[in-house]
Amino acid sequence: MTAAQPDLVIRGGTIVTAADRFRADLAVSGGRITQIAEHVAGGAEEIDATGLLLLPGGIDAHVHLAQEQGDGTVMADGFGSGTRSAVAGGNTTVLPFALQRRGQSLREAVAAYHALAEGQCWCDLSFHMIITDPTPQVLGQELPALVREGYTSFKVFMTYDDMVLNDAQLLEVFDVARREGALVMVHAEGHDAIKHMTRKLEEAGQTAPYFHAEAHSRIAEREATHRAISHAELVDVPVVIVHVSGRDPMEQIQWAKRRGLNVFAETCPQYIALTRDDLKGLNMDFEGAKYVCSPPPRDHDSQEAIWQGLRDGTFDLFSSDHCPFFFEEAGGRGKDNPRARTAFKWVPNGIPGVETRLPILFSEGVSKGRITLERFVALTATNPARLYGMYPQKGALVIGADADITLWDPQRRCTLRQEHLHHGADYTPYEGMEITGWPVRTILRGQTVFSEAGGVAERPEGTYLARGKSPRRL
Ligand code: DUC
Ligand code: ZN
Ligand code: ZN
Repeated sequence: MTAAQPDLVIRGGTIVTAADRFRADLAVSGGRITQIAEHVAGGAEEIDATGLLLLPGGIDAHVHLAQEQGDGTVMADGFGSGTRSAVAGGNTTVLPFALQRRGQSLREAVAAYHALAEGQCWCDLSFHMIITDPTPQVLGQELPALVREGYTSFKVFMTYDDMVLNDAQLLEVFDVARREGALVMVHAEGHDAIKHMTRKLEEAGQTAPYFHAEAHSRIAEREATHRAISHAELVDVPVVIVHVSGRDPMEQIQWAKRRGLNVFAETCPQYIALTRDDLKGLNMDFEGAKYVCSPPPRDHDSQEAIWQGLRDGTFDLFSSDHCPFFFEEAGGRGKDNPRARTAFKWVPNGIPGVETRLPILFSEGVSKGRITLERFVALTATNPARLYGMYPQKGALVIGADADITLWDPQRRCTLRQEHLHHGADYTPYEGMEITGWPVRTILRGQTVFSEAGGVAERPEGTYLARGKSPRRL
């Protein structure tokens, strides 16, 4: 009996996994990987990958799309432009957030984000929830039911007036997560410390974007990181400390990991490619608003600490925290709003990055010899798949897995420019950055969804994924 002809064969490339790399051909049928061998027979479609790397499609586990802002500010990306940008940057899966507004039922929030995403996505996706109103109904009924339906992770905030949970609420939410086997993502910055610093800076007339970095101090981040870890230890629940900005919170995470706690950590491109000095703009002007995110970028010492942490396992995940706003509107809804460009406290916190995440880590990390190729794959695809309950369907080039594959040219050099990107934002914080290594083709379940020659595919074919539970260890 002869085996059926594969739908697709990718020949001559180097396959990279989280553990090793090797030269092989790869065959795909029915959207799944069916063969990996030195030589496989001809496919209906053939791709020559000579000189290219075959990486598991990038999984960006921290992306904000179409997210409602309390003050009415509109995000620069919905699910359409955000996922087009994702595939152009070598990603095949994103995990955006379904945000519960205070007073809103969690189930209603999840349904609303499904309605926004339906039929709009160029890559696969799955939602984390954001819990801002842990009522008895949410904790007792909605959250347990949603976790069982495959919404197995959610984020909580330790700051922001319209999202912050107090310590009692955090503990209650952590308790439900432990009971249901869900994973909690924590935005760890101390609310009162930020408010205190903001007030003092304002009184001193220090309102330029740069002072955002002082208001959101590394001390407030360190304190909240320790508090979140202590609460998690008390309740015995695994947590992910997301968007870790530098040395101080890292020391708390290292302390927790040494004690054997189930604490995971994520960092992002802004903490290796930017520093707080970028928030100064040209001369302490409003250009600095292009770099306002929370936590803010720190200094060169923290960048060095982060590289060490990416190598030594302090960090498990490297995500974009893509949270795009229009610079044109920075600091107020619409450029005609009287609040616009008056003070850092009105600037929405977040920067775009879903398309530039992989190239920045590859270029600054792999091309410059700071991390191995295998570590790059672990941080950007395999670990997010494992931690968020999608492995081995996603995040690995193994037989039976979804054929989500990024063809990567490790030699390709380019300069990051806003005009080349596919996101909805009107700027990139990485304008002018020199990059070595670029995704030249993105394949989602066997179909090309982006190629250098053809651009982004015509139709959105992304599907929604219900996820399994997270492991307590990676
Ligand atoms: N937290 C995020 O995760 N993203 C952007 C802003 C924020 O505070
Ligand atoms: Zn956050
Ligand atoms: Zn975020």
